Amino acid sequence: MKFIDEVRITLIAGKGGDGSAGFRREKFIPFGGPDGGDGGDGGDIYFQATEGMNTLVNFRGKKTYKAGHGENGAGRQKFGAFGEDLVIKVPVGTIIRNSESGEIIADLTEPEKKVLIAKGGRGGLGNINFKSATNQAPRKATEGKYGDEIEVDLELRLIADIALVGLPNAGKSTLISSISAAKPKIADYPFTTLEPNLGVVSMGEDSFVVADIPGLIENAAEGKGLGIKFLKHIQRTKSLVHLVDVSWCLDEYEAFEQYVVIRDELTKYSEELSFKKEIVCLTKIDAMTEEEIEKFRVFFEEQLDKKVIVLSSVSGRNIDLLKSIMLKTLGSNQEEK
Ligand SMILES: Nc1nc2c(ncn2[C@@H]2O[C@H](COP(=O)(O)OP(=O)(O)OP(=O)(O)O)[C@@H](O)[C@H]2O)c(=O)[nH]1
Ligand SMILES: [Mg+2]
Repeated sequence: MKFIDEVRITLIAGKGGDGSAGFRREKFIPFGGPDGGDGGDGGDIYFQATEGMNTLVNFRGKKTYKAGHGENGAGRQKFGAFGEDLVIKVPVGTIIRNSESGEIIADLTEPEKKVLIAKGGRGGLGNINFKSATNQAPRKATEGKYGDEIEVDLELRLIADIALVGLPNAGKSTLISSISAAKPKIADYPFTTLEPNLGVVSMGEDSFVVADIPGLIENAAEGKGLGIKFLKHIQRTKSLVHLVDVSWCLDEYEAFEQYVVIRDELTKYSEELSFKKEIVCLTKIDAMTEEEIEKFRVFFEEQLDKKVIVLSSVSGRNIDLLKSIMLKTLGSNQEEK
């Protein structure tokens, strides 16, 4: 299944029912007055943020969404029924834009939040409304109004607390599968991951959401490779875990170059991204000797002037340490998700 994160759909809210121009006709009441009721209002269209949905794939087939029409009013002061509202469920984190103007209409970041996007038309007025001292028998009734018709673009930005970034093949998917229940595809070639994977990491009472995104490459910020499409997803994360596969590097300079490539892309894409907290991990250390590991670790720590974690998803070394550092960067009062 392809990860779909942008769709364009048309919303047509319900038309209001027409007002009635009926007259009361009963035996022995020769001049029964106007008794036409109002038309019912057309149904509204709402969007509601729902947990447990991760993509906009449900919108792939259907392009037009309609709410119910209001019923017409009728004689004997009968009011038309209101049209049925339509509530469209979307994943938490969906942004709704007016396609024409590009303006953001709603940003659904809170679970269960419901917003009105297309309003149904008002029902027309029946002739009972137009009775006056001078006009006892109005034939006037108004028509129901059309509901809003609007084309919108839905855009989903995944809401994860922490994103895993790194070059292709760095071991991001392997890591998310070892710290959460996510089961992404893992393979020994670049660009295995084509769509972000989300995983929930639980640690006792605490839990947080991690996103594994496709590998970034040089010039990703200018659109090269797959990564650019997903950089926007990580803009909302609180911190980054940067994986550097040092196992194949000839020396610490080559290893550090791998790190710099990704940092450059993040900075080029957005300053905000480059200022996010970053946990640096040297990965696949099970394939290295202890001396090599030390040499790389010391070099990175000197260059960055902070601690880095040496990690192996295969042997499990320092995986628990990484999880607790991730949790710490989010603050200890992380809510359950
Ligand atoms: N020895 C060793 N191999 C690892 C480790 N982590 C991942 N690998 C291997 O590295 C290869 C790439 O792993 P992935 O998890 O698919 O890498 P990725 O960063 O998600 O790659 P893309 O999705 O292409 O960006 C696979 O063959 C994994 O089995 C590790 O800790 N040690
Ligand atoms: Mg992957």
